[in-house]
Amino acid sequence: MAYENILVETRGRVGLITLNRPNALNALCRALIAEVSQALDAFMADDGVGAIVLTGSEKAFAAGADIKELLQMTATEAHELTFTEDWECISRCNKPTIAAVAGYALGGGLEVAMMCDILMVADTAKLGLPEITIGTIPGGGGTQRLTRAIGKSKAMEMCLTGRMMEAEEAERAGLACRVVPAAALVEEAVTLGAKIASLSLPVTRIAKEAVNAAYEMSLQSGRAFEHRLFNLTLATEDRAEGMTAFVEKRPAKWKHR
Ligand code: DAK
Repeated sequence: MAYENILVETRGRVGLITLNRPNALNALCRALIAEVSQALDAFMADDGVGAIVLTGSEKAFAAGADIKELLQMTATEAHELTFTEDWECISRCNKPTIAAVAGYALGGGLEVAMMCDILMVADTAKLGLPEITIGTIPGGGGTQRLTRAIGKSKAMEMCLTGRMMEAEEAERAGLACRVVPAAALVEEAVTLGAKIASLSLPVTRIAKEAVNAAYEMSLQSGRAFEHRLFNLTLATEDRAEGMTAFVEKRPAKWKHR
């Protein structure tokens, strides 16, 4: 598949998507989002891929949706199902995803990063939802995901002023899992992806589903859902292999079944 706005490669069992619109700080035009959606579909269909890393450049993960495109967009076009659906491609992904963020992750850029399961930041990262400064509000889930990640007061401050958060603060606030030196960001993210992908794919999928349910359900419903997912792991061949390998004091040989 030939892409114009992204670079796609695999490193072992890790799929790597690099946003690549350097002249526009990786602004997320519709064509770019559609390409990310296609690349994710291909990785989801590929049994050789167990985790996916999404990254940008040193200067910007992504500086938001493309404002020049948004300027021309009518309410009807924005309401089109395909527009919303393409933007949801990352949260729809059924394999573990890691956003590796250096430089700016603003507006839709931060929203895309927050759709990933894990957000790792370089020490150069600047994260924010500056839509208010251009006369609009986040439209890709930013007000909801940021508030759940860092709480109402900080999220409200950022949405109402457009203030950017630096890497250390993002880690302290629980938005990012870890801060790493910018030069090591992609390597660290791929190493983390490789660790995840070295485990049983169906079980990492189930674990992802269980954690994500915490965003959608009450504690009691979430507990019940987790219990059923736990029971589901008991039906996998990999669960039998993992526990047998432990008892036999040898490494597990996952079949991803
Ligand atoms: N869109 C288009 N072009 C952008 C851009 C953007 N978001 N951000 C930067 N660029 C372009 C600049 O126009 C410039 O291009 P030229 O003028 O050279 O052609 C080039 O990238 C370099 O940018 P700067 O010259 O501005 O670079 P600086 O280092 O001076 O400043 C900056 C970097 C990141 C602080 C600045 O570029 C900036 O403030 N950018 C805009 C940030 C922003 O406001 N982002 C939020 C956009 S609104 C939805 C889903 C999502 C969304 C909405 C709905 N649905 C599913 C319904 C999301 C909305 C948004 O993200």
